Amino acid sequence: MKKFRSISATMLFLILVAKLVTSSANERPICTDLTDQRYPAISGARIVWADVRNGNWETYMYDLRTGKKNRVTLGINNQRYPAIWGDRIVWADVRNGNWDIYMYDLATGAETPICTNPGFQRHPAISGDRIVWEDYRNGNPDIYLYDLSTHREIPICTDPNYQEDPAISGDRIIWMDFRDGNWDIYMYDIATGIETAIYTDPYSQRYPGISGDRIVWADDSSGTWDVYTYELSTGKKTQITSGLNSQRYPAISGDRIVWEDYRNGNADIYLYDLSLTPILCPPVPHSDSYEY
Ligand SMILES: [Ca+2]
Ligand SMILES: [Ca+2]
Ligand SMILES: [Ca+2]
Ligand SMILES: [Ca+2]
Repeated sequence: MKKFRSISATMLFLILVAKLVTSSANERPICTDLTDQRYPAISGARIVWADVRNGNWETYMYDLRTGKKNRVTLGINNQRYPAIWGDRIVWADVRNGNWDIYMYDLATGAETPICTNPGFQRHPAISGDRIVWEDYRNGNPDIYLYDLSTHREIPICTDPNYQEDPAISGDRIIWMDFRDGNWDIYMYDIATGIETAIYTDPYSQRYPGISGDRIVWADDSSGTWDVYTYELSTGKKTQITSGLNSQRYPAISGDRIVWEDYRNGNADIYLYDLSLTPILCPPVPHSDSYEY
């Protein structure tokens, strides 16, 4: 009996420690409005996402330095999948009757069409002068790039299978690829012209983001969608979130990761800071409902 009490006391202590640990400051909500906030992206202290609070998808931005949140794009058309680099925001827009890629400069207020091909262009990403997106002009999703400095558009991957949701950091372009029968992460290096399979286990790796040597993606290997980091130089994979509800669409800038989170019953935006001691986020059970 005495031994049992001592084990119970140890367990209670461990539970208390676990509670303290999981309430660490690694993770925090950025926007938990009751409508859906989706497809976040981050550049330095600026976080953008698509927000449906006004009845159509618009781009919102939160600045970690000022704590200010504001709507960036206006209009009645659906604007989804925003991405940001410095003052430049890119997104996919249906104003012309099919998905196109547009750019907005926060410093000048100028809006520029980037690709208005009659096919679907979605899921853009930006790094410096380079903008990449997923393009359906060839009858299946491929990866295309536009360079703002040369005004040239070039195909990056036109494999006949599905290549979707690219991300870019410097010379590195990554995307999710279905050519092996499940979603994997592939990379193209602009400097070398070489395409590489980065991560190809039998589970789904989707919605990748990249910042320098670090890649993030959502992975269903735990049974639900969780966010993982992967270091290109070491091949080390680390689980960031856990729980029965979904964390998807991660993006990364330096030590900061943002994602779309369903723990509160609708899509919210959360932030995780890797510069603090990495700790697995607490599981929060909840049901999900979302479209791709
Ligand atoms: Ca189009
Ligand atoms: Ca393809
Ligand atoms: Ca896979
Ligand atoms: Ca929400």
